[in-house]
Amino acid sequence: SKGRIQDTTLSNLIMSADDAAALIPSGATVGMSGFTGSGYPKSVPLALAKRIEAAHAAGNPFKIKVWSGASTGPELDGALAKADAIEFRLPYNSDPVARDKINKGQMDYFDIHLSQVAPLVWEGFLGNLDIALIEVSGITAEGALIPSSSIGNNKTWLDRADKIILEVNRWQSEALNGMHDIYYGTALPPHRVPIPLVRPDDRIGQPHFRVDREKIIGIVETDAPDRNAPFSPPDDVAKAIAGHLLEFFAHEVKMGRLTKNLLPLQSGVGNVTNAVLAGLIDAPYENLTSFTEVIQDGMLDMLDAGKLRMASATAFSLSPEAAERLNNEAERYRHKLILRPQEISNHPELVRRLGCIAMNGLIEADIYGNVNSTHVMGSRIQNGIGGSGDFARNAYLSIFMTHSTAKKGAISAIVPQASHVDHITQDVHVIVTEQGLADLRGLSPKQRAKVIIANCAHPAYRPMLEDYYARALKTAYGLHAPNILSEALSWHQRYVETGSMLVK
Ligand code: 0RQ
Repeated sequence: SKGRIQDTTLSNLIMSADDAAALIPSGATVGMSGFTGSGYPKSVPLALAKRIEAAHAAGNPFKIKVWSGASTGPELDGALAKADAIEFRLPYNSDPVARDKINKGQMDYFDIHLSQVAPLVWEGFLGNLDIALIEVSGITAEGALIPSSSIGNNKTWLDRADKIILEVNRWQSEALNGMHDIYYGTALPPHRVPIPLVRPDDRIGQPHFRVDREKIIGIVETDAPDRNAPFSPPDDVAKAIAGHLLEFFAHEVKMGRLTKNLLPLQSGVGNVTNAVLAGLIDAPYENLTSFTEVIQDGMLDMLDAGKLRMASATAFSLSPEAAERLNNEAERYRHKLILRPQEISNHPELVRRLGCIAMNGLIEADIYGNVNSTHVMGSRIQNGIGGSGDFARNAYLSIFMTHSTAKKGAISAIVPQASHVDHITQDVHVIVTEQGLADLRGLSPKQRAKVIIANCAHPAYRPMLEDYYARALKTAYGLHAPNILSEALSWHQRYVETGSMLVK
C-alpha cells in the first residue's frame, strides 16, 4: 500500500474509515467524488452512515449536505439515504433509496446541468464547502493526487473545501496515471477566456490534482471495486432503435452533412446506447471519436474493434466485466482515453465547437417535440437532467431515443403534452423509438406533430394521438401548436387514477 502513497510525509494522516467519519460533524456540507458509479469514496460514507444511525438511535439529530459529480454508488447515496443522513443533495441521483426519500419529500434535491455545478460553487450560491471526501488512485512523491476512475467535480471540491479527506483505492489501476487532463484555466466572468480545446483529443491541463496539503485531515486506504450495473445485452427494441439511427446516419453521410468519421459522439448509458454503439462497430465508419460524459462498455468494444480512435469523458461507467478488462489492460487503453473535469467534458462552448452528436434517453416527448427526461407524471423524479441539457442544446445533432411505451404498455412515451419539460422542442432534432425515427429539423410544430405521431408512437396509442391532434386543430386557441388545454394532461391523470393511459 505504501506504493500508492509515495509522499511519506503524509503517513501520519492514514487512519481508519471510522476515525475519518468522526471528523465530519452534523450540518457539514461534504463534496464527494463519484460519477455514475465510478470513483466514489467507498468506506468513509459507510462508516458515516453507521455513525449517523447511532446518533439517530440515541435521539440526536444528524444530517449532512451532499454534493457529488453525478450518481455515486450504494455505499454512498444508498447507505446515507437509508440512514436519513442527507438533508440536501446535488446534482444528479439514480440511487433508488435516495429517489424514494426525495419523492416522499424527506430529502431536498437540487437537479442542475452537470457543467454548471462548479461555476455555481465558485460564484458562491451554494454556500461554504466544509469537507471534500475524494477517492484517488494514488499520491505522488510530490504530494499531487492521481485521480481515480472519475473526475467529476473533484478539482473544485479540493480547491474550495476547508478540509480534505482522501480515500486511496488500491483496486483502481495504477495505469490510470496519465489518463487524466485537469484544466485549471476556468475563471468567473468578467475574466473568463476561451477554453483552448479544438479537437476531442486535445490535452489542455495537467494529469494530477493540485492540493493544499495543510487542508488534508485524514487518509483512508481502501481496496474496493467501483459498483456499476451489470451488462444486459441489447433486446429487440434496443436493436430496432439502433437500426433506425444507423440508417439515419447513413442518410446524413449520403447527403453530405456528415462524413465517414461522423462527429464526436456523446451517448448515455444503458441498453439502447450499447445497441447503437454495437451497431456502429459493423457500420462503414472509421476513426470515430467520442466527446462525452461517460465511457461505457460499448466504447471499449469500439476501441478494441479499431472503430473508435479515442474517447474523452469525465468518468467510466463500466459493467463489472468491462471494469476488470480496463483494469487488467489499462496500459493498452490509456493513450486513447482522456478523463476531464465535468465542467469541461460537458462544456457548452466545447460541445458547440466540436459539433457533437448527442444521443440521450427520454421519459416522454410530446407531439411537438418537447422532451421530459426527468419527471414521471409531472411530479416524481426519476434521476435528473444530468448532462443531457449540456449536450442537447449545443449539439450538432441532438437525438433522443426511447421505447415507445413504458410499464408494459400502460404508458405512452409520446403524449399530447409533456408533463414536465427539460428539453424544449428547439433543442430536440431527432426522436427515435423502435417504431421509427422523426427528423424534426426545419419543421414547424404542426409538421413535427405529424411525423412524431406517424413515425414514433406505438400503434396502441397512435390513433388516440391522431384523434387528439385532429380535434386540437379544430378547437385550439391558436393554430401554431394546437392543444386542448383541458385534455392535454388527461392521459397522465388517467394513468394516475387507473394505472393506464389507455381508455378502458
Ligand atoms: O423505471 O425500472 O422502475 O421500470 O424509467 O427507463 O426504459 O430503462 O430507460 O435507463 O434509458 O432511462 C430518461 C430515465 C431513461 C434516463 C431516462 C421508467 C422506466 C424505468 C428507466 P423502472 P428505461 P433508461 C447521459 C445524459 C436523464 C439524464 C441524461 C435519464 C426507468 O435516460 O435519466 O440523459 N436521462 N444524462 O419504467 C414512467 C415514462 C417512462 C418511465 C421510462 N414515460 N413514464 N416511467 N420510465 N419512461 C449521460 C449518461 O447517461 C451518463
